[in-house]
Amino acid sequence: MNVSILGIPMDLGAGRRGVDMGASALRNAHLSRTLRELGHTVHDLGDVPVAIPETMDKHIESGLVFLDPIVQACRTTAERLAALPDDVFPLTLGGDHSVSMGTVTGNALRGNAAGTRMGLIWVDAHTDYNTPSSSPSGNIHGMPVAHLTGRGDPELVGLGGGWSLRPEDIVMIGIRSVDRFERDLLREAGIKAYTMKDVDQLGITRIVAETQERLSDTARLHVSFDADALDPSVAPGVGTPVPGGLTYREGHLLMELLSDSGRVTSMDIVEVNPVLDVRNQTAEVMVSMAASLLGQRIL
Ligand code: EXY
Ligand code: MN
Ligand code: MN
Ligand code: MN
Repeated sequence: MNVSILGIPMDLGAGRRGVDMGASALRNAHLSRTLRELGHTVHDLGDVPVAIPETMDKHIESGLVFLDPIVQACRTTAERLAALPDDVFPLTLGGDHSVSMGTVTGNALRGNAAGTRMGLIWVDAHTDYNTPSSSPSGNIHGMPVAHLTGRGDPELVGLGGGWSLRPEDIVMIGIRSVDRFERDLLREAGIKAYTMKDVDQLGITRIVAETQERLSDTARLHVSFDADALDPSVAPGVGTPVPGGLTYREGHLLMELLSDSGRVTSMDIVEVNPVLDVRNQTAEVMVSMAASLLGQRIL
């Protein structure tokens, strides 16, 4: 496969600094080399330009922290991805999870299938379904999925130029932290979310089978993998850790089974925070997750 790596070194959407260095930490953990060793052709396209928080006032516009520079970075990201040819597998590196408003939009509008239904598999401890009015923090990384489905700030919703994701084309896995009003919005939208209780009860194998069935009407799948979906003992370098997450093997099995489906055409790795990490462990684990999604097997 032709894999194109694109970094979005942004922490403007997060409550703490440091995830802007995530893309760099993932490269440092031998991402390109690992994927080349699997037989892929890898091109690193470098980084999308992102404003540096210290150069700006921490402006809050209608409940949203750093709205303008986030819109700009997401727009550039979406344009870069939409311009890539069909046979490329874009692997985008955050950055905080607000980058996914750019990555999901860009991938949905890319190539021959542009604008057709794309399934989104959201691997995260959080549902990231707050709107500007439901958000307890104003941090945009808690809001990308709501905006991708057309609710929230008009500029962020408008990134797709009229395109938006259908709630029934989204499946979330690993969930264990949802805010009060966010829960109501999620239910109202009818988004399928597998909590950690579901992971415990059903197991990853059944969850993936159900997910495939549910997303069978979509033309392709995008995986957005937030490092905090993994248990903090596996991935300590994240800004919003929540206990009781996916084990190392659950994360890998999820990637292996999605890879077996042959339907995944793009991936994000987000929320890796090297400032809070232990000897780059989290970046290394996330590189191994990408390798599993891109075909690495034990035997
Ligand atoms: N739900 C909380 C908020 O909206 O502020 C926390 C969101 C954390 C988002 C993380 C990275 O996935
Ligand atoms: Mn910040
Ligand atoms: Mn997230
Ligand atoms: Mn999260």
